[in-house]
Amino acid sequence: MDQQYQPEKIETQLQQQWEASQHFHVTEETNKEKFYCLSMFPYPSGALHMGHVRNYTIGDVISRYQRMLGKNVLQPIGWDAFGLPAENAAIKHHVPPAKWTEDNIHYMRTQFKRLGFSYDWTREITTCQPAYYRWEQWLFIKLFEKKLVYKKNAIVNWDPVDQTVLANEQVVDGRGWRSGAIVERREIPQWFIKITAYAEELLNELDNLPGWPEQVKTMQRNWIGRSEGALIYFAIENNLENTKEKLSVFTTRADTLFGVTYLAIAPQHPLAIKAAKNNPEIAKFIADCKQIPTAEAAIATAEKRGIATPYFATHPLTGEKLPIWIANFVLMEYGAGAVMSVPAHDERDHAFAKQYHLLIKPVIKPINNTPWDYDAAAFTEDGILIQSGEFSDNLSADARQKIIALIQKKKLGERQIHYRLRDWGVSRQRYWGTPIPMINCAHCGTVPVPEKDLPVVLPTDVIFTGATSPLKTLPEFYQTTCPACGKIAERETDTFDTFIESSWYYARYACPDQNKKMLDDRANYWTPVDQYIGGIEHAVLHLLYARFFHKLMRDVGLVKSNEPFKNLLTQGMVLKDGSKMSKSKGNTVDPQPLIEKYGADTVRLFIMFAAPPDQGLEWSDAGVDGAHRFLKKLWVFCATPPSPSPSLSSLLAPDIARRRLHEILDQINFDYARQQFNTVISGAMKLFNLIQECDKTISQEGLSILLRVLFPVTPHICATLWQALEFGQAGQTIEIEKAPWPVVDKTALKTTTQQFVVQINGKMRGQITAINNATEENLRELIYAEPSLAKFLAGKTLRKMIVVPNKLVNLVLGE
Ligand code: ANZ
Ligand code: ZN
Repeated sequence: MDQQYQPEKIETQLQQQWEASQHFHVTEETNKEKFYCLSMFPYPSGALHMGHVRNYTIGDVISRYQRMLGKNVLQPIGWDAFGLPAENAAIKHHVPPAKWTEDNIHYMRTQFKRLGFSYDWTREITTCQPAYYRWEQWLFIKLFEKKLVYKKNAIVNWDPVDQTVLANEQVVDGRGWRSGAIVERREIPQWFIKITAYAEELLNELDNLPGWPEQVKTMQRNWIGRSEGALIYFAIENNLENTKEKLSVFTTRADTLFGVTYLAIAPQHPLAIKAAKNNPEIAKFIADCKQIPTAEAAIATAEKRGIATPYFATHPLTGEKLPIWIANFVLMEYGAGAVMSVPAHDERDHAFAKQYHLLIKPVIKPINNTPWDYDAAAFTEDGILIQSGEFSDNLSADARQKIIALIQKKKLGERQIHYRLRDWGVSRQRYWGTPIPMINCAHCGTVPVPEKDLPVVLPTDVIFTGATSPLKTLPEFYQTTCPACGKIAERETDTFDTFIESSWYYARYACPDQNKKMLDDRANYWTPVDQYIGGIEHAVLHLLYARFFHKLMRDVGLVKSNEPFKNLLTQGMVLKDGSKMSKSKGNTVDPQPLIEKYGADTVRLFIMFAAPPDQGLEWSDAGVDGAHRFLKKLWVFCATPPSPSPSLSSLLAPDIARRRLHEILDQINFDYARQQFNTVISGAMKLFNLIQECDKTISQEGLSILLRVLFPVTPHICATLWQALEFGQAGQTIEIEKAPWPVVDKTALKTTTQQFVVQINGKMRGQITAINNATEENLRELIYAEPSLAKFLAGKTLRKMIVVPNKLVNLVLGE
């Protein structure tokens, strides 16, 4: 055994062995409990950053720990390989996206291997390969047949100079990132998947995910945004055309119905468009509204603007005549695209009413009679109804039910539940993605590509001349014949949102070699994922889409479970000087030179020790150095034969040493179970200190425990030391991974004696052993009876005695 700790040497040696024997390959063993551990797969951006290192180290620690508990552990890895950066690199460096992606994967794979992650490399998935994406094309067609996908017009960012659609990230301050041209909004036909059909299940099933952080579940609940309310119909008076029309509005506050003083409709509402027909002022207003972004957040902060239409509506209960306005804050996509405005009880309506001098009529008063000036501000809480006919004096909550019931009875509206969640628009006008498997025929309309013709392969040998997707200019790609009528037709040249690839990869890892179907029964063995690990930034989109896809796959008969991820750990960010590491801030730390200098174990140890996994981790060079020193000391301790026994009185009494050993182990096991790995490591450090203070037998027991509990974090050094010290021998050495996880010896915890360090006037002079709960009297007797202490006590008077329970007695002596 080398006297020096040489991480590079021991780590690469082990890694080569793992590689050669496909050490972490697993199959579906039925006699063992399975454990599927997955860290969110990376986008192959070029090289690993610290956030990656943290994410994947956490996953590896959990995997190795679960393996040692005797479970059949699957830990796979792959590449989320489609996406915009590859296109940007292609334009900048004149290298095809496929080549750029491949090179990055190659480098990052080497980095993963050098970090010693225990992946089953036989299952590696790369989403830009036809063998993978063909199955999402297949599923998309199944969903088309089930009427769960549809095409409709939607707005995109259009760059008039580059003549191309831009992704949101490519619009900088309202201008195209390359051309600098002012971006326009254009409507083009796009594909949508009906996630709204699953809104209710996606919401309700959150209650069955106790292993998810509350915060993530709350974010998803808000995103889905269930609102209980009613659709209320208002008759439109149109004396000009003498037609009877109705205008529906969605409200969650039916209790405020008597306070409606005007109606507001979205600029895209059919009635608004009708009003614009022979009114240039209204037409101009609607056109101006197109300038502001559609994002909800932008609308919320934009100035409230509106214009009156020539139409009026009739109040369904009072018969009052109400003006109809067009307002820029009403969203066409939500509810009915129209609102009954109650300025006394809604802030936006109030601001709007003040601005355009519309009536404000209070109909709810505060329960506790707090004075309130309705002209100055809206009162938006529930309260008691006033000026509301037969409903006056009711509480808001009761009035809502009663008013909806009446409206429903009179057929003037209906109870309704609305979701904020919109259908998922999956068309991207980009090249580097999965081709949408549809064909547009002038005679038959949209026709799906027949199953036998899948996959629709993305050509990879392309040159980017500008920003336009090469698919749109490659006749070899888009020219085809219609599968229905055989005439010349054109393929869809849009590609899928890359969130589709990441919505089902976790299931494909179970059967990556299956080329007859999307998933086979192995997916039912491995899924749901027992532990999923990733960043909080994926709390909503990725995690919601993956939950949705799992249900879609369930409903076409591919999986049996309802949810994809049983437990979720959202790891905290890696910070430097208190802020997130990022290229734009120039405060990143590259893991590669650290791995080269200190070895993988040091980097893994530091990153797991510096903070609990779900919290922010402050980068510290000194911390890395400290982690390295600890491993070096551990190595040297194991490599050096123990020096002839140190003065016996400095050693811990054996039963006490064992009790401490097992107390620490108890805590470590507890911390492993609750995934608090930083305190697992401080426990291991305590063990190491203890080992150096006890006799050979207990020190050996301690070391064998220490190596095993530290193994998931720093596998290379622990495996090597374990082997060198020939632990686990019963005729033959067993590998550390196969050694049983250390269990706490309950009898050791019951030791009846305690050990105390004895200080005299602040100086350590020896030790005594006392029974549990010894009194001060007992301790004093023991100290005065201890021969090795006699010389320090002789002729002095005891002034004071300070006892630190279970640890220390300090005697203050005087002349
Ligand atoms: C009358 C009312 C009175 C409202 C009141 C609120 C307070 P959530 O909870 O998010 O579902 N609304 C309805 N459709 C809208 C649209 N397309 N664009 C903008 N706002 C819309 O919000 C429901 C409330 O948002 C509805 O209840 C409606 O205003 C408004 F004191 O109706 B309320
Ligand atoms: Zn046709």
